Amino acid sequence: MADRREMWKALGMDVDTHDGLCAALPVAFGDVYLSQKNRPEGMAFWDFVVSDIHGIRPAELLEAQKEGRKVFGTFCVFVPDEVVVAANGIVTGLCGGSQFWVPDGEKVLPKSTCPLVKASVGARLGRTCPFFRIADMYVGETTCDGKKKAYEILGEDVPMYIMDLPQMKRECDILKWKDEIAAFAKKVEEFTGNTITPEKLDEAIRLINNKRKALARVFEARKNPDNIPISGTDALLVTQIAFFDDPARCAEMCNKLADELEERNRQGVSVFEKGTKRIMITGTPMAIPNWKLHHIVETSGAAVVCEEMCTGTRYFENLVEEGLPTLDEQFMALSKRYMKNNCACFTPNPGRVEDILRLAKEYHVDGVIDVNLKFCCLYDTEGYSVERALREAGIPVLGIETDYDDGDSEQLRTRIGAFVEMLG
Ligand code: BJ8
Repeated sequence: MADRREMWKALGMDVDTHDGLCAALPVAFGDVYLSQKNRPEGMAFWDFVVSDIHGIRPAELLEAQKEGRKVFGTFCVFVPDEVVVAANGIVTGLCGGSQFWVPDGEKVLPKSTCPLVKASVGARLGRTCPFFRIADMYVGETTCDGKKKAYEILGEDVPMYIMDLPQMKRECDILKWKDEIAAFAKKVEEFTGNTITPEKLDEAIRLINNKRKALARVFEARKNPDNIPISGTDALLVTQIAFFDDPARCAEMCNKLADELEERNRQGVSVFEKGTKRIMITGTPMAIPNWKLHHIVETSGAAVVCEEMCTGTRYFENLVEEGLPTLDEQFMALSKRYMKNNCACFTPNPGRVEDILRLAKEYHVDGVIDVNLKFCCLYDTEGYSVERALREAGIPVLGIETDYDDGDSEQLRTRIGAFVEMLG
């Protein structure tokens, strides 16, 4: 750990406070992950990544910076990684998923801000996360009010670029997002000093598509109605790390894991007993290390088989068209793909309800838990139509609201336990 401390100090981190996180994370990981039985062997890679989560990847990013590459930190699946990669830049996710960072966020934000935003701001201002120190530029987006205002505060401390995401999905909005992507590409070119050519962008599109396809294979294996080859808790970790990892390595490791899961399905090797109830979780994203809900569900007699969220299907569904000859056509293809994401920030947003009903069928779910991060008005409000549609389709649903604090864990366990029992 000694060499990591030097690296963190050089990044200007508050190393003593950060030690608190370093001490707590292995305990939480041990309780949630290493206590699971019969995990796929391929998960050893992700266990290894988490065992040095603030060391391995940050060290790689610093090496890349020495070679002159720029690192872009993002907070939303709408920011097109392809554009950054085409300019030889690197993308890293920056969403905070730990209560550890929330108090520092609350020093500058209202308490009534969602924990994801508070933790993200706290991680930067408290200087307790290397990824937030390393990113040369942050890229925000106009999705929810909490993020928009938080970006103004972050922008006082770090170079910040904001993409203006349309809030509707008309033809003109798709064109507008295409223009936003083109403007972002210009900014990325300026910032990196590298030109984005159609060849480079096509290469980047294929790279990110490959990562999506590999993640999709892992999820495909979870659709088997007779076998559950991986826990939802493990699958969530795979998606969470995908936001930080090198995209080619992510695809390679996910493909290896998918091979193993497919074999497990053939052999009937399941993580859970036959007849375990299959749950889909929908709603707000779960940034690492937010494993709270999956852990509660999977230690309450049920299994999570799908996540309809940005740390789930919304991250990898839909591919960008490949092989287009001009930047203009490529920006349009990117816009079309990204605008298929049904985040609750859009109005109206019927596509999300359609996705949820489709996924419930594809993953053979017995029930749905619609989760909302406290103070996320968008997903909270949309929960009304989501839950109504599920009830009308005869799919049991439980709506819950929570945050990163463990204070409500027992109450959640009671409610989720009763829900699972009700599923019979
Ligand atoms: S595309 S879900 S990643 S915006 S939970 S910060 S919405 S108050 S994270 Fe999101 Fe992009 Fe949409 Fe996905 Fe605001 Fe809600 Fe907090 Fe949220």
